[in-house]
Amino acid sequence: MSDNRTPAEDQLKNFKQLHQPKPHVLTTIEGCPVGEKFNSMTIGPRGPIVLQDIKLIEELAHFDRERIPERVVHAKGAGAYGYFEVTSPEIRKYCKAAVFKDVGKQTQLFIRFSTVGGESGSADTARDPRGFAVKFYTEEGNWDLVGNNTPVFFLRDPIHFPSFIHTQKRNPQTHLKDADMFWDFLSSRPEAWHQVSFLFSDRGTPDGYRHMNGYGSHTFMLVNSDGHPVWAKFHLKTNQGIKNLDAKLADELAGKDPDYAIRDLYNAISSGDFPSWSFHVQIMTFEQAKDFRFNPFDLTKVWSHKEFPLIEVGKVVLNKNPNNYFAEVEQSAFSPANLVPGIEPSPDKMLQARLFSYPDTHRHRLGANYHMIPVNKARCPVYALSYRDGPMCVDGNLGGIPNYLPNSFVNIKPNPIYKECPYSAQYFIGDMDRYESKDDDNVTQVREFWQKVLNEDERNRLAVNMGTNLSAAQSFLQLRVIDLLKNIDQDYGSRVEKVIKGHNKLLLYYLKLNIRN
Ligand code: HDE
Repeated sequence: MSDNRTPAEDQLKNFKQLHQPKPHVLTTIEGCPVGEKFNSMTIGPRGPIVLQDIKLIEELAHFDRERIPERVVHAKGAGAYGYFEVTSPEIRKYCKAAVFKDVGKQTQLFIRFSTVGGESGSADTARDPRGFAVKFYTEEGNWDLVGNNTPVFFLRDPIHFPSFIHTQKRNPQTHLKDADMFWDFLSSRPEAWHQVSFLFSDRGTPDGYRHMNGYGSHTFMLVNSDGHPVWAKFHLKTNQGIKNLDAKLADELAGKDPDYAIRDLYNAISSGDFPSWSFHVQIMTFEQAKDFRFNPFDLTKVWSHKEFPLIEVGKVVLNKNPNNYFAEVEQSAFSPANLVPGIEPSPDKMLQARLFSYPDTHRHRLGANYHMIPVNKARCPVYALSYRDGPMCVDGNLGGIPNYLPNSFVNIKPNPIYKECPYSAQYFIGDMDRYESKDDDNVTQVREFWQKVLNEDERNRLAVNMGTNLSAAQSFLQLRVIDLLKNIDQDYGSRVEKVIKGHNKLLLYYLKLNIRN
């Protein structure tokens, strides 16, 4: 590294020093040697280009196809490789997954962090949740924990997700972010306010990706080697300490260094300052869940750490930057449906919908054989006999192995020890219907967050952040939000109201000034 230059700035220099390939003739994409490629082929020096300039045509045709669809959410991100290490045997009581087998056991992994709402060129410091997606390359196949930096989410019914995302993105006519859309939706869904309160607190603008926690967020089912199931939530606690950007600095950085978080992660790993997280679970037994005071599968709620203490499992370390952003980060494909024996879904409606949505979007974004892309490829033998052919089939396609089951020509068959754990339908007995959950308890945990989790300064900043943003929406929406907040805590609503009033006065003042001028 040269003086005052970071590893990211010195990437080209370092590449030259460390990896210079042997001298070689430039080739076409088919490997044929190229004699000249700095001038197009024309009739005379000023003449038109001939169709036989296949080098030019190949160059442009491939360039025209360089972009794949960006992720519809979580489009901007950074990724890195590392490992997971088991540090405590406790988890074996609850989960038989091989990844947790012995203390000291390491499993390779890849993590992609992201912002949610912005496009792939948007600012890393935007007020937004952060994605925290982990792919464990276990000996029993890939396990993906596709979480966020918050333990809860805005919704509990997936049917609202596309509308919710539309309102956080761009207005269909103006193609601008739209405060009316944003606040209209959120003020119509009371279950969103736990996460909205997180979002406008300091935690809405984390200082890069290293200084934040990760959460599996949903409830999952863990099964031990006796076939006994429990419910569980996953937590990744940053060992770098939580650090957030204050709202002003986050705004400034959005202009000055929109790639702040990508740069920070790359430079830390390149300099050998490997970020790490400790990995924990919370466990709830089926008995506890049965009569629990709220739905334990409701993604808008946390489980109290006092009642369900964090149990140490292991640690996650990131120690290697990708060699190529597009190949490894852009083409990485995570899915909550990638589960391994011992880890199964819970009835959480949001999780159930995600099991479908992620592989579906990958087939659209990357193609039916997305699992063959090296970053996504399982690092254990794969014998998925009936999954064959399809576009971009590049891994030998299982050669001559029969492509149907059952068959009498190969000894590859399911093994009942890996069967999913059956459990009673007691959790969802009832008539088939569309159930509105708006009237569940949407208040208690938000009130606790405001009153007990935040200190006085943090409450003030939350009110200022929210009030300032809400000032851009129409007044009927402001009133709706203030009512909603006062129902959570009178003080919460009043403080946001005060900020809006102050803002409106300021606006009136500037309007008058403008009129006079
Ligand atoms: Fe996602 N989400 N999501 N999400 N999500 C995607 O998948 C979706 C939700 C999360 O770095 C998409 O590959 C639905 C919760 C992360 O590649 C898409 C619902 C949580 C990432 C999708 C949710 C997340 C995504 C877009 C409601 C935290 C980035 C591109 C039922 C627990 C992963 C893609 C990466 C990405 C759908 C809600 C986290 C469209 C339908 C809750 C970290 O499939």
